[in-house]
Amino acid sequence: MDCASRLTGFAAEFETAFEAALHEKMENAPPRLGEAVRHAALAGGKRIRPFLVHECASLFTSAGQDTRSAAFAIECVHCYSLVHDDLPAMDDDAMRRGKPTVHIAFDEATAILAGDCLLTLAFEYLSSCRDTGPLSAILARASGGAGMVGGQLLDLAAEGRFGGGEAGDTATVIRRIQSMKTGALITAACEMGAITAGASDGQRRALGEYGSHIGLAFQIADDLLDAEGDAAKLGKAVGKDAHAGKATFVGMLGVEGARKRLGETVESARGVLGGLPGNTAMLSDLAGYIATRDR
Ligand code: GRG
Repeated sequence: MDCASRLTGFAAEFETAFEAALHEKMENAPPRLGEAVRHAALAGGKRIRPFLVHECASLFTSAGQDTRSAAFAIECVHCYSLVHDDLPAMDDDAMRRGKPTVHIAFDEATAILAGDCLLTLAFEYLSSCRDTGPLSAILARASGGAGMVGGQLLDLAAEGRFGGGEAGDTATVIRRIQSMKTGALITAACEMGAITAGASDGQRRALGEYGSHIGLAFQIADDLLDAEGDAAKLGKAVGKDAHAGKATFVGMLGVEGARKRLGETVESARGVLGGLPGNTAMLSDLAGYIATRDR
């Protein structure tokens, strides 16, 4: 089965399980908050991060409850980040995953709280895992000030909104923003999958390295889609990066240069897989899929 079909099948199964898992945790929350969380988390996402958790774990063993919990956790953090990223104070977007963003469908305060709720839920899912300590530490580091949240601040600073941006040449700044804002969570997904399947430290590190390459590929592809993609397929606005003066790979390298770098990055990701056990063909295909995706 090719990667796109496997991801589609995984996403459908994940949707059902995630819906039930969210229902259980939100049962005693105010209904409006539950609805906003469902709006943010269900329907429309590609589910690449939970798929990575699942596929990395599958190299070693068949997925168990800890792998499922880690997959829920990483998608919760990702969905929270999208809700907050779309807020007027950040990217101010009205459409996400083909639907109105949470602050449009509800209101800003509810969107902020739904994001907060998803972030805390992530750690609740991890709390019942056997390796709760390492899993929580990896996810917290990847999501926090030295990871996604820090990367988001640097990204906004690079638009010239406020001070506190990175010093250095453009290439270094763009690479650092990418590795924090997008790469850290993708790397964490791979490492968390490895941990839930009992992989050795060396195997976890190798999958983390694979994750950091595909995280870079993911961002370059995202920049290309913003420059050239189809808003209807993507379910969100395009052309916003150049308009906002964002620091992007396309802005730095041009479309052709970004495509070349994307191809090299996919090859680097594939290069790491040789040292791993099990059938790595799906991870190799996934690197290619991430680079050529149209949504
Ligand atoms: C607000 C703390 C905070 C962080 C925001 C998510 C994010 C960090 C910024 C979004 C801007 C952006 C387009 C980043 C590029 C990478 C990215 C996260 C794209 C969206 O992920 P997909 O394509 O989305 O996996 P789906 O909807 O498929 O889950």
